[in-house]
Amino acid sequence: MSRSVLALLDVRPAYTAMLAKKYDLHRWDQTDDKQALLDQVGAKITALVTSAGFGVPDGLMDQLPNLEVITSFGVGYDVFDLEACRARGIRVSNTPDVLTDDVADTAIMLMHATLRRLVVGDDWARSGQWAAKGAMPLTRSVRGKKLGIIGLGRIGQAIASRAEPSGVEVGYFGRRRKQVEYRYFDDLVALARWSDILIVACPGGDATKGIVNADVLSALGQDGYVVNIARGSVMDEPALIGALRDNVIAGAGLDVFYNEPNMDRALANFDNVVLYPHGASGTVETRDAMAQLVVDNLDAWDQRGDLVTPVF
Ligand code: 8YV
Repeated sequence: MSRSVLALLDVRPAYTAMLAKKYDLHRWDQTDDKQALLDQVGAKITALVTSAGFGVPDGLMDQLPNLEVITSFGVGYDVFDLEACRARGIRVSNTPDVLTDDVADTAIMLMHATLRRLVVGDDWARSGQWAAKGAMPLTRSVRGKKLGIIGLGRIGQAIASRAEPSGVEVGYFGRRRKQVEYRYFDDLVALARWSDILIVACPGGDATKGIVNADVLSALGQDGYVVNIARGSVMDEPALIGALRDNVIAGAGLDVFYNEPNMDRALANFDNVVLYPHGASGTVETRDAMAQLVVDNLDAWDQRGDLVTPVF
């Protein structure tokens, strides 16, 4: 008898098809009467497939008494109740490393797009303002700036190594000093004061909730830019909106939002903000690699009671 797996979403069609071939796969996302599905198969489900964005709906785990493992599509795990998982002996896996390059590239893309006002420039050309009014207003150079990275983990380090050739000096804030030559700050306000550009690259969760607050933004200052590719929860979003409105900072590049996909519409009113709809890992190549890792984790659990990339 093959293992019964509940998929809350389609990781990628070809990979979900692979799962359906190997396992007794049940598709929560394709079932209208979800309660009837759970009544029918809940007790035999031992593995759950979900994502870092979707998580696990409230009360669902209670209806899966024999759940052994959650294999998540995504690197972040702030969305899971890890304590509840640990208490029940449920293991969790994620998809680190395979998305690092694309997420770091997105941070760099947003940094350049924000300072060089890519969206304004695109509109300038597209709408005919170029012909009507002449050149667009001057922008700001990345070269020569001080870049502060919040969280020098795998993604933070990939951002730093990409940023250096653009001629920036790198500093960072994190829980611990790392064995790197970048300047370390043990205080976030001090990093923001030093930085011209602040890139948020730390994990979400309680420890980092709202740490990019009004004090940090005013320390960044009126010529400063903030880029967030981490989690919307790390940003005190009302403080960010206030800082943009009152010209406390110069601009922002945002891939993540406090409330996704229903982002605060106030952010769409600023032309010094570049928006991206939580798409940093959203390339065919990376999403395929993430989906493969979900399959690999599930197979490892099924065959050896082990995980390839465990959270724990
Ligand atoms: C994905 C992410 O967009 O990996 C993460 O933690 O936030 C993103 O890569 C997400 O997992 C897809 O839902």
